[in-house]
Amino acid sequence: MIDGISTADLGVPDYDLACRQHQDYIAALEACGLAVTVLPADPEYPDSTFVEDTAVLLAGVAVLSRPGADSRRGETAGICPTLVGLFGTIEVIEAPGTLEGGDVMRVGTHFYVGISGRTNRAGAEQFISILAKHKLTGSMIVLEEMLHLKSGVSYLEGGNLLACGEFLRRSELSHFNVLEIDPVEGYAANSLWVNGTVMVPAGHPRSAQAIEDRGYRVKLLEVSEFQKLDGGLSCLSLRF
Ligand code: CIR
Repeated sequence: MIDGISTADLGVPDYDLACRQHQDYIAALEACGLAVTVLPADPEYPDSTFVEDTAVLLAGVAVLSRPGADSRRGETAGICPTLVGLFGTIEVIEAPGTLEGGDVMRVGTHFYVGISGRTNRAGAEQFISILAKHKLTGSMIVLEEMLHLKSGVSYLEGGNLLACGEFLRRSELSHFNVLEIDPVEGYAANSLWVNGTVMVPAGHPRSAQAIEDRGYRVKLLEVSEFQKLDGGLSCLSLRF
């Protein structure tokens, strides 16, 4: 982990603390009613704990991504056997396309795909073609600032969308009930809805209160060591 990609300027992660935070994250998912498959650590890939970026899981089919970060490209080979075991056949994003799961936000049967430093148009077009085969739709949102689409927006179901920064002004998202995240709490824009509970990173009290005021149960989680590597709550798992 200490060699993971970071722009956060928050210092080097404490590995043991990260492991404890990861345990709490798993326990929180389980408390929300999910069964959790924990994959072994892959020491060759310091960012591989951000497993969300390696695939997008649809009902009945897994799409193996092709990470835009060179140091992460090999992570997909590690997760592929697990996905084949769970889903049978899988679809694959191919060169020159790149796509990271952090750039994909699901809203019902529609998927928003961020065009970012990690996900290019070729990757997004391949992904949207795969969606069409499964009677699902997709559209692109071009990012100007953030790492991934879900670094700045999270869909909380019920038409409610957390958003901050560049995503507050986007016409593509204007039909949602937008809960504006204060820029000083921008990291909380990556919160995670699971079965009616919203998991929110600890230390963002205004965001947590705003989410609670919308009628959600809120579960606060300490994820400081993952924030040091620019990763949020959604990045740490693949849900299906
Ligand atoms: C990276 O830069 O790729 C990792 N350090 C963080 C990835 C976070 N993943 C995500 O937002 N889905």
